[in-house]
This record gives sequence, C-alpha cells and structure tokens, in this order.
Amino acid sequence: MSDDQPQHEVSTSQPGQAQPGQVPSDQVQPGQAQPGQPRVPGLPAPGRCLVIGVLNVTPDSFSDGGAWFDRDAAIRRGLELAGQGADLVDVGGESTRPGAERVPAGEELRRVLPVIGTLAAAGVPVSVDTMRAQVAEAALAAGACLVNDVSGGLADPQMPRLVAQAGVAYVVMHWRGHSHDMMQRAVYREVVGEVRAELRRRVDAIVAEGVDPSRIVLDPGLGFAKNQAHNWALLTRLSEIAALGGGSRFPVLIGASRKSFLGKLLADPDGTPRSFAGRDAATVAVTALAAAAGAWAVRVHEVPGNVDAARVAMAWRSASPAARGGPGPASSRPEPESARPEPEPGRPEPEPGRPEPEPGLPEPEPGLPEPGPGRPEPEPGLPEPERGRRPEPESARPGSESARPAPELARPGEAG
Ligand code: PMM
Repeated sequence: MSDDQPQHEVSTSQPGQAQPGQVPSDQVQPGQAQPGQPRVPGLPAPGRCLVIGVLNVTPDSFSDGGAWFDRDAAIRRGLELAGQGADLVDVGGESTRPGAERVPAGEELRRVLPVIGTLAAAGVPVSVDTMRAQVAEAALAAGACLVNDVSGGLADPQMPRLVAQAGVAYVVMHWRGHSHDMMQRAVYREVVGEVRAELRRRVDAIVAEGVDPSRIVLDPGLGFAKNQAHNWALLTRLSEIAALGGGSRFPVLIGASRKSFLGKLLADPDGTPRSFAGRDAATVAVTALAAAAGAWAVRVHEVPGNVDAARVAMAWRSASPAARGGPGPASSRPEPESARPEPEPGRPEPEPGRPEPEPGLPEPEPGLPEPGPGRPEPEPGLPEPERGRRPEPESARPGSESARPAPELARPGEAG
C-alpha cells in the first residue's frame, strides 16, 4: 500500500428512493443516520448501502438470459430499475460468465453507448461495466459517472490513466484472468489474504497512475476465479477487504446477485441448482448481511427487495451501540497498515491480520460460515474438513478452506 490513503467522506445525510435525475432521499429521522457510511465523490450518497441495478445489454449473460439485449428493452429496463430505487444502473455490453469469449470493442460500444446516453440524459446515474479504456472513455462522454472494471485495470493497461484523467469513481475488482479459463485459477491457500494482497497491489499500481484513492471502490469479485467456499469466506470477512486503506477504509462493492454459489446453496435434494430468478430472495439476504457488515454497495438484478434490505441494514447499524458510542467502520481507524504484517499470498494470515470486528456486531467466524442447514454444499469430489465441527481459528488452519486445488464445478456458463 502506498502512503496514499482514501479520504472518503462519511455520509450523515439520508436520501432514499431514487428517481431518475435525483439523488435518492430516504427520509430518516435525525439521529438515525447510518454511522460511517462512506461517500464516494460524484456518486449518490443515500446514507445506506447503495443498490446498483444490473443492466446487461448482452445476448449471453448467465443471469438474465439476454432479456435486455434489445436497445429499447434495455432503456426501458434501466428506467425501471431507477424508478424502483436503484442508486446507479450498471450498463455492460460484454458477458463475463465463466467460459465467455470476448466481444470486439466496436460491438461492445454499439451495445452500451445508446443505452447509457439515453439513461444519463434522463437523469439516471449510470456506471459502465467494462474492461476497456476505449469503452469507458466513450461511456463517460455519454454521461456515465463510474467505471466498473471487473479486471481492476489488468485487462487494459490504459484504463487507470483514463480514469485518473477523467477524475471519476473506479470499481477495482479482484480478477485473475479472462472468463474463458478463470475457474482454473480458483486456487488459493488462504483466499481472503490472497485476494487482499492482490487487490492491494492493484490499488498501488492504480494510484501510481494518478487515480485519486478517494474514488476507488474495492470488490472481492465473487465468482471470478472463486468457488463457493471462497465466496463465503470473502463475504464473511468484508472488513478485511475494506481495511486495505489502512487509516481509513475503502468502500466495498459486493456482486453476489443470482450467482452460482447461491444456486448451489439452494439446490434441490437431487442437486439441481436453484433457477436464476429463484435466487433473488437469497440475494436479498446477502444484501442485508453485507450491508449490516458495512458494504458500500451491492450490485443486483432485482432492485426493490434489495433496497428494503439496505434500509433494514441502515436501521440495524443506526441502532447498534457503536452508532451511539463512536465512529462507524468507514471512519474508524484501524491500526496503521505499516504496523500489520502483509499477508503473504499462499500462506495463512496470522492472527493479528484477522478482521477487526465491526463495531456493534459480533465478530464473524473465521473463514467459513457456521456448520448448519444454511452452509454451502461441499465441493463435489472434495473432502469437507469443516463438516460437523466449528472451524478452527485461522491461525490453526494452515491451508484452510481455500487450499482446495480443484476449480469449482460450475454449471457451464454460470458465474460463481
Ligand atoms: N459480476 C458480474 C459482472 N460485473 N461487476 C462487479 N463490480 N462485481 C461483480 O461481482 C460483477 C460485475 C457478473 O454478473 P452478471 O453477469 O449478472 O452481470
């Protein structure tokens, strides 16, 4: 980590339901402000976890079956998402499902630009989901206010410089390679420590290119070179991702919506994964848990239930003892990064690197969820060391859950 630390403002305002052209405005009573909710300059600040609506202008995205590939349908859907309360609409023209091949830049531009231009002109805050600087530049010119780069600047080395010059917010996701073979890269000894270390290297490189740290949002990249156990481990330890900033915390975006790990969790007794649309309630549950743990935003396919969940989490956090007694997670000051040992990729993180408990929330179990009916299914064909017992502390589990070398056996074309 460089000396540059993100200087995220902490929101105390309480806007809410998004209307096209307006920053949303939840009406919350004075004293109910969500503590420590980070603000990213230039983006809506509803005082709760943001809800970003997914708009894939693709024929082949795993989660919506190409429903919004038609331009007019996409524009209608974008307006609908905003009207339902989405704080941002994330427009993408390239599927990143496992196994997907890249589309040419010209085709990506043809898909997204008219949709972004129309939505932005209608006052909808728009982000562009792209790995290409050329597409990001055109999208920003068309009115987008955020670049969501699932490669974290790795796919196109021009991207960080473009973002720096444009002075916009930048989602930096953890990524190990393009979709065609990414699941072969789902090999970790200690997933949280390795994702954290790899993200930190990306942040250093991006800041060195001139990107303002206060405009960086981190995303652990659920399903991108991650199997079920990896996703759950990352979800339960969000504060460690946020704490990359040392003295202050980076906002964290979570993209769990409809992903394969939820389909497998909710599978029929015969192992048939739950349908995509049948995963929306579980997505809402993840939103509530992630928002209560301090996530800055969630990226979701169905907006209304997730806005409700974000509002529940806001009330939850506001009512927690930490809201009355001290700073929330975004403004809390963990020990300086320099005082902490950098978790080495490939080695379990030492005890001091474990997540700080969120103020007012119980400390999460290390690494994996509790054994129980809700826990993820074991990887097919792999040992399940955690079954029937509580996980040991991280320091006592060399290799832990993420030592499993086999890639996740995802349904063809389905993300994480
Ligand atoms: N997931 C997908 C696409 N873009 N962007 C971010 N920042 N985080 C994600 O997890 C993410 C993303 C794949 O899901 P989709 O095909 O449903 O859009």
